[in-house]
Amino acid sequence: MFRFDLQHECDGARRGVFHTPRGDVQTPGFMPVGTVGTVKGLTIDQVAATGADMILGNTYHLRLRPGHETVARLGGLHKMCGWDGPMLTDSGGFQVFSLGALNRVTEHAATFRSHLDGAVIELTPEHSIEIQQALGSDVAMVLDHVIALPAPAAEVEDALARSIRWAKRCRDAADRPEQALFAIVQGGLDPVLRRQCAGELASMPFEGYAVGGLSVGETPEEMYATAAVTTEVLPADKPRYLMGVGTPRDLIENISRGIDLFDCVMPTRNGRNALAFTDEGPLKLRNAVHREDLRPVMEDCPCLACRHSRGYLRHLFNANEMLGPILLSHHNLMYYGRLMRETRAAIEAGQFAEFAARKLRGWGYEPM
Ligand code: PRF
Ligand code: ZN
Repeated sequence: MFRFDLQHECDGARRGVFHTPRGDVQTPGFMPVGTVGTVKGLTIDQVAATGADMILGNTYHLRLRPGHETVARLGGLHKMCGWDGPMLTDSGGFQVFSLGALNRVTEHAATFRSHLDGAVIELTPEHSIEIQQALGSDVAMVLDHVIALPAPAAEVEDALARSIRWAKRCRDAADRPEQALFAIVQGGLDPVLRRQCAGELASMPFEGYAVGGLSVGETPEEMYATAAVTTEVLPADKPRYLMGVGTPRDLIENISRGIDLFDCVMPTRNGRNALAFTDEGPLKLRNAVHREDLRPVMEDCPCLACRHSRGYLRHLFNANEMLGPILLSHHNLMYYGRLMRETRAAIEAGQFAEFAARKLRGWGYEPM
């Protein structure tokens, strides 16, 4: 029920289509984040207008509120939020470590306290799959053991080995043909550990492979180098998803290292905070320079924000009006969606390197 068609390769970048029972996902592609069953600030129609094929939900948050059983009784995640295209759910691995008050990790489970009410919850690989089945996502993620970097080598190796054993337990528990399961490569910034982890996971049957444990404080150079060694080892005929990344520059640099899919809160979170992405780099709309600026954020942008002047958008943020965050969230997701469409066209045309260099220079970077 799931198949990845690799259609073109150019300058390290890949153009493909990930087929799912709820529709096709064009790659390279960006998935807007709908953590609690909503892409913050936007209606589903507004999200669809950005060109997104697949959106993301979070096991950790939905397990705590409203509860996965409630989501199931509300008809599942798709019916509940009104999105009938493909959806991916993260396993809770990363959120337990970043949000929950983590109590302890044993071979059996990660035990944590809810950030909402302090309740103690045990997340096993099997429970993560059970939650993701109740949510009814099209792509589930394995439960992984994420650690803060930098960490001693022994700790990185221990978390990596546990992540592989948990991935196997998730594979055994995930028994629904209509729900794909993606593995997650961990291993810190060590190329040897990354290759080892990717190799072991690649020998098990997953419908896709994610690169986890990045965008946690390392430099862009370290992130790109780690993505490169990992994709070298991953199977060519499965989609590769870099989790929680990133800036427009991060997307282009990682696409040139063989990554196909991304998700990140950056376009929506930054939009809520008055920062708009453009081809000349980010614009801070609270700045006084925009006070009487009649120009839109970007010429020829078809989004809801760019019908208005920068001066009006600045006013909305200064007046704490909710329309400001809504409009810039839409602009930023439109920007990411268009960037991915242009990237796909450049790969098809055999001109990815030129395209990437032009975009990067526009943002003020030299290609790496
Ligand atoms: N693991 C999981 N989800 C994630 C990550 C990870 O390593 C990241 C890394 N930045 C984002 N989301 N399960
Ligand atoms: Zn716009």
